[in-house]
Amino acid sequence: MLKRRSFLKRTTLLGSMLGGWPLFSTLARQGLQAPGHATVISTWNHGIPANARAWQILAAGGTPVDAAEGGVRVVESDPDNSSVGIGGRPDRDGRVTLDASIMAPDGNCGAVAALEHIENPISVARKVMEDTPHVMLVGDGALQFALEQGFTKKNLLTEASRQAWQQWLKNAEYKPVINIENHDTIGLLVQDADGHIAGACTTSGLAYKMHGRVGDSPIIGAGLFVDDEVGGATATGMGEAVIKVAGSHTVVELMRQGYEPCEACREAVKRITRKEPRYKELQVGFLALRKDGLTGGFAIHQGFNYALMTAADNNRMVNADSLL
Ligand code: SD4
Repeated sequence: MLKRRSFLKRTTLLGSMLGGWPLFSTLARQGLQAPGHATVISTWNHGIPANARAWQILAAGGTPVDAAEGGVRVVESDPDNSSVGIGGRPDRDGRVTLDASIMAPDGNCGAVAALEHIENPISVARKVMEDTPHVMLVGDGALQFALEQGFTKKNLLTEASRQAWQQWLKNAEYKPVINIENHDTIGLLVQDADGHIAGACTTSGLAYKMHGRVGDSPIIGAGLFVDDEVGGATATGMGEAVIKVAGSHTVVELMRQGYEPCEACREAVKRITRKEPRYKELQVGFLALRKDGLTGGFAIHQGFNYALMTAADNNRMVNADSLL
């Protein structure tokens, strides 16, 4: 029989091996209930039209996946938006390569990376999710799949983006680590009135990146993660930093432990700052939606904002807190 002292030692050891993680689901103890009304949140100012479209889709009886896809498609199809879909800034070779991911309440997910010539990569990602046994298709394979599915091949390099790229070429310095102004991915999270959560994330990635570079946005767990029991998270900013801490998954797991969305995003940002000595030179923002409808965001630098839409909040911009 274990003496009391050695029992205490062993349980303390077990506790420290678990790193302080609760033995029982914190969420179960908190009893988080879905709020019974819909919520849509998405990154940056272009979140306003995206949220409005997602809301319309929900109101017409669409699923959270329909709403997430439909919402971000609005931004992908806007040629004046230089960081998502058509009109997105090209890589340093002048090629527009797009990354996107989508995740459903049942945990199914799909993604495309380095996809060229297709205006709505999020819809290709959805096809990957629903019509293939895979999660991610990249490059030529993703394009081939898209064309087989009936998507139309287009030139995505608008005249404005071409001119900006040619201007950049004049003094081209390959310094992708500096990404404070250059960040406008759309990540969108939606919860329907039944409480089910889906998400979508889509981008042209870092402007003037190396050809073939893929960021966090199409990587499930990095740019996007949804667990319908807990909530969802999405990221914007320097993808390399987000990938290194599996950012969106980290945010969701922190919420599972009981962190509020804003605090979970803050902890994930702090984890980046502990790993990236040059974190002051880059921007990363996280956005989260918890099962009980609570939302929040947090970034390294000031200036990260997101669009929030509920019946009570209508559709408005919220400034996220930041570390610096
Ligand atoms: C990337 N995270 O490709 C994306 C870029 C971005 O806002 O978010 N821009 O690294």
